[in-house]
Amino acid sequence: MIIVYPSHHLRHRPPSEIFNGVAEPHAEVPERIEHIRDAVCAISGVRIVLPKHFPLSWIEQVHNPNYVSYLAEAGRLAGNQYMYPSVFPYANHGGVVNAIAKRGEFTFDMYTPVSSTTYQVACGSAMAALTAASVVRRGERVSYALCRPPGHHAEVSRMGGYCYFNNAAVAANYLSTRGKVTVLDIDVHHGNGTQHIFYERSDVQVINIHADPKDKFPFFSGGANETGAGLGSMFNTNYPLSLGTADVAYDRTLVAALKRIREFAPEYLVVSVGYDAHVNDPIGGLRLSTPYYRRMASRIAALNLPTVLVQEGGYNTAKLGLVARTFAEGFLYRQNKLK
Ligand code: OKP
Ligand code: ZN
Repeated sequence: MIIVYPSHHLRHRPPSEIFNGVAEPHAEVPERIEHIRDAVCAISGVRIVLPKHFPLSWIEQVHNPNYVSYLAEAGRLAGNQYMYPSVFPYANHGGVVNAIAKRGEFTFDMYTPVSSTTYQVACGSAMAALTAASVVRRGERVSYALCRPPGHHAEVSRMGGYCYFNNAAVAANYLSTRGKVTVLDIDVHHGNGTQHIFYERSDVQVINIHADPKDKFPFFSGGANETGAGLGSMFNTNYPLSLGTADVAYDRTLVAALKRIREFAPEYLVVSVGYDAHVNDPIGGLRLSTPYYRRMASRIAALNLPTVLVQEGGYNTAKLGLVARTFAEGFLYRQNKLK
């Protein structure tokens, strides 16, 4: 397994997220990825590499170029501060110039601030996903991009949910030039961004298993009735789960999701891997055990597809290393048996 580590992530340290009007410590901390990296690098046979550089067009194929250049520009305006939005777009007015208006133009929450390093670290995270995708395109069976910041909430023209560029979508779109791709999202939060980006495409299937958005972020999408539109009709599937769902019920859902993937018969699989459905996660609300992450990985590996693992969430910093190692080992163990 090739691990891709975007070292620039260390420069991304937002101090707070504004929750219900109050600044709270930011949950998406650098130590998350440091712990995951240490734990997965202890697995025998893995190799760690830094991201390679890819043309910006790979990002601009899934994100609006105006959004990409806003992020690049906003950094210059931010200086040493992290900027937060105050007003969100409520009408289709393309030409806002006011600085406060600009801060709200391309975002949907107050959890995802922008600073002078954001563009660079977000590019590094997307490049890690592209690097992981490129090694799989060249014939590796599995790679793991330790993306930070995460990506699955980022839509075509909007950041949110700690996400700036949608790393998994960038990787999936890159692989889609070689054949059909499935994105399977097992982060506890609905991957609204990935759904949005591929909603009208039939060459990229998107499957999401998550805590029911009636109770959890991102609230406004993730229902089972969202199945795609236009050409993409029936190529999007959501499996919302009740709060408290544990291993057995989750596993039944995963089996159903994997059946759908087999029916689609993709060339490549991209997995948005979040560890926040774990029972000890401080914000997730589901109750998966550590051993279940081995079983989950084993079932996904049994698809026997060239696979890019892309890191999303998981907020119990002290537990993340063990859960990540369990997942990665489960994947590798099953894959070796298939050889
Ligand atoms: C990002 B990813 C807690 C509210 C935080 C935001 C969750 C973003 C999750 N004060 N809600 O999907 O792991
Ligand atoms: Zn999450």
